[in-house]
Amino acid sequence: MKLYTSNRAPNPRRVRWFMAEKGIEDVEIVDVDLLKGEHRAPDYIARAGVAQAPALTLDDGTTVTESIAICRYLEALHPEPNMFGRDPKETAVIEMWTRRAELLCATPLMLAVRHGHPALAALETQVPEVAANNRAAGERSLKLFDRRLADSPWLGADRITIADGVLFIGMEFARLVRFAIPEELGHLGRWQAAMRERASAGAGA
Ligand SMILES: N[C@@H](CCC(=O)N[C@@H](CS)C(=O)NCC(=O)O)C(=O)O
Repeated sequence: MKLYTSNRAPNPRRVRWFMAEKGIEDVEIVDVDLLKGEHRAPDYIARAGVAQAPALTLDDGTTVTESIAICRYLEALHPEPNMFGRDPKETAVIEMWTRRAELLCATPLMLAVRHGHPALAALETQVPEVAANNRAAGERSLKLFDRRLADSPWLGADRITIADGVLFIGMEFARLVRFAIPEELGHLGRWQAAMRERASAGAGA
């Protein structure tokens, strides 16, 4: 298997984070330089179907894109430690928090960086209002996660799951535009410190 990935880019970093949490090492890492446009090369698009990273190419030639789909595939191959849920209720709750993390926080913060950081001008026609609106949307969602983390050590379950990775990496990427969790959101701050202490925090960064 080959994982086409790009250091620092948040969606590829999700997969690298997930692999680090699971101790998966039997995947060849192929670096794709997004800022040089390597993901737009015809052979890359022919393989992946989209000009995006990450992409996982299996030994039979099938290519899977979408970071969460890749993580689900890897979970099926390496079930422990479980990151997507062990029974119907747990799976649904983890999925709920994963989607909330992605849709309410990580995606808006990624758009804030994409439209707001000069380095990303290579990939995007930047619109300052898009950066500002998305940053505000991402920041508005933080109280929801802080309330959840007041009652639960981790976002999706009583152990670390994919939901934590999605929220954490979205926020880490937004440090490029000086995003920081407000001090009054102490539960979120405690959780972020715990996430940063893990060996997985540096994977793909
Ligand atoms: N929904 C996809 C998003 C993939 C994506 O947008 N990847 C970015 C890097 S974080 C990319 O390849 N961007 C290239 C471009 O916009 O030209 C996933 O979760 O994998």
